Amino acid sequence: MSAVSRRAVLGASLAVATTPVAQPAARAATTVGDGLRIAIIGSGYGGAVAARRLAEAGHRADLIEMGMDWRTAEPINGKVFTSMTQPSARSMWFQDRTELPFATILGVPTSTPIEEGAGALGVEHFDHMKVYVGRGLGGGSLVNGAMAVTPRRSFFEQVLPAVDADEMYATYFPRANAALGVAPPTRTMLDSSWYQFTRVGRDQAQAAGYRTALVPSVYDWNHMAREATGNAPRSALAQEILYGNNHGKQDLTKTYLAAAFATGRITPIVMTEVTELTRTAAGAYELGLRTIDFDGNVVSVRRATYDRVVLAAGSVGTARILHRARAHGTLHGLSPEVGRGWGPNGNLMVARALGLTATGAEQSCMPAMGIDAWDDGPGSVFAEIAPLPLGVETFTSNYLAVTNNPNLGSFGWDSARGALTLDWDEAKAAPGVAAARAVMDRLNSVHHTTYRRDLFEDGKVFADYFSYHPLGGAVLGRATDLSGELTGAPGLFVMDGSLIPGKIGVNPFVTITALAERNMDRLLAAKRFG
Ligand code: FAE
Repeated sequence: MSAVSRRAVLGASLAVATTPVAQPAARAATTVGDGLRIAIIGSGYGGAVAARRLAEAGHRADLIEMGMDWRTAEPINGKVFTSMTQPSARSMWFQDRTELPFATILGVPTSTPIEEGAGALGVEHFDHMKVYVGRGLGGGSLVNGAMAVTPRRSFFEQVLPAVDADEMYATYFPRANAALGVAPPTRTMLDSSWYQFTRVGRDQAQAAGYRTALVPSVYDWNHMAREATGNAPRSALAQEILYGNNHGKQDLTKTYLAAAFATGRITPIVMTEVTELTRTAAGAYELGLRTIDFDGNVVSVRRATYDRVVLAAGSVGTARILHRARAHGTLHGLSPEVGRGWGPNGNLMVARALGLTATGAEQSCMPAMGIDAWDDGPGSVFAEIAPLPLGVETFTSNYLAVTNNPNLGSFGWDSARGALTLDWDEAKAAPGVAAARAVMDRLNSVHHTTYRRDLFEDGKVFADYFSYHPLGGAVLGRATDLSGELTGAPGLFVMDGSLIPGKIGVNPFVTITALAERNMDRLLAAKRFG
């Protein structure tokens, strides 16, 4: 593509990226307390909760996000985000090819060439694990499946025993669900042709003796119904999900972040990566900040100092900041627990070929139900019935399983490459695979069906090499105190999925949000932000 046509395609993305960004140190810091300067790094669930609650308590803060502010991007042919079938530079974070969870279909690779740019879906590549992440204001909420599930209490108590579960289930889960706009799927949609794949998955599971559960969502079900009848522009019904949704989804920019920005106290600093973190002699934190444009050209490199820093860069992003600082000797005294307790939430993807049982040519991209084979034991599986939205009948039941894998990995730092490492491999994934296999074998045996072997890398039946749900690395009460303040680093807080040790039994964003709500309440009450 020529430079001119590329510019035309990217349109206002370039205009956005070249607009001068707010300079963090240049303005008065706070409106309450003792004038502390506060930075929040990352604008996903943890960062959005921190921003909103700090602002509502009267504090000012800079919200530093390495990805785009897609709210201000110019639509191209009426669309800001791209569908899975028409990817562009806006789809993936600096990759020259798309990289979908379905690596092949009928053995044919799905990856297609794209221009590199600051797109919405990122992949963090480790030796035996690919972690999918959202990039941009709103973090994972931009690209995720919107499934908003509260974990079963007994499992939550196992995973985070030091957290008061009464308080979580009486106050913080309800608060998170309300603020995120969570709602159960409607009968209208469940009964429609768009959810035939769900009804088939449910019926087959129940016939094999499994319970099923409705999966609530932050996708607006009434909007989806209007999409179906042609009364609203299509998004979930038009193969939009992994690269962002143009309509219908209540991502964080429409919920927590909208509330935070409405106060006028939160300054978003986008396209800006925190590259270094140094604890100063005075006990403040100096951040290295690198701002890029949509094409990746460096617009500025600078430093800014804050009295309080909230790390909310996601499990991998927060680990990278902490490990680099520790390796470079700019942050001393952290607990050896930093980097430990990582897991992929036992994520596995698997698909069954159903013979002549049709699952529907048209499928909504938003899942609505799961197989609940969970008893808190090692064989527990929660398998969301996922779409395979190819626009043709595939006779396939597809699942993203969450398992109770006991294994944990840890992050490390490779000084030679200057890169974050993760010790995760096939052997660590194996207990989760065994649990999911038991459920899927039973389904196949009852229904005389088979596994699809043509969808994942290396012909794998169970895709155990990628995760949508990275958790851990700075576990609450181990690397941090019980409110998320890092041991050995006063004034430095963790507020994202890093706090949860490796798994939570369901899709994690409701738990990340509720835990952040709890921690912010505690930190504000303790006047840790002044
Ligand atoms: P996250 O949302 O990842 O936000 C971190 C933010 O920090 C991102 O915006 C980064 O760009 C930014 N960042 C990282 N490093 C830096 C840096 N150095 N400087 C500045 N900014 C930085 O963190 N979960 C569910 O519960 N239900 C689902 O249906 C679901 N589906 C998913 C589907 C996909 C494809 C993906 C990728 C994830 C899905 N998840 C789902 C997981 C969920 O989105 C994820 O757990 C949360 O987004 C994690 O929230 P955090 O606050 O930890």
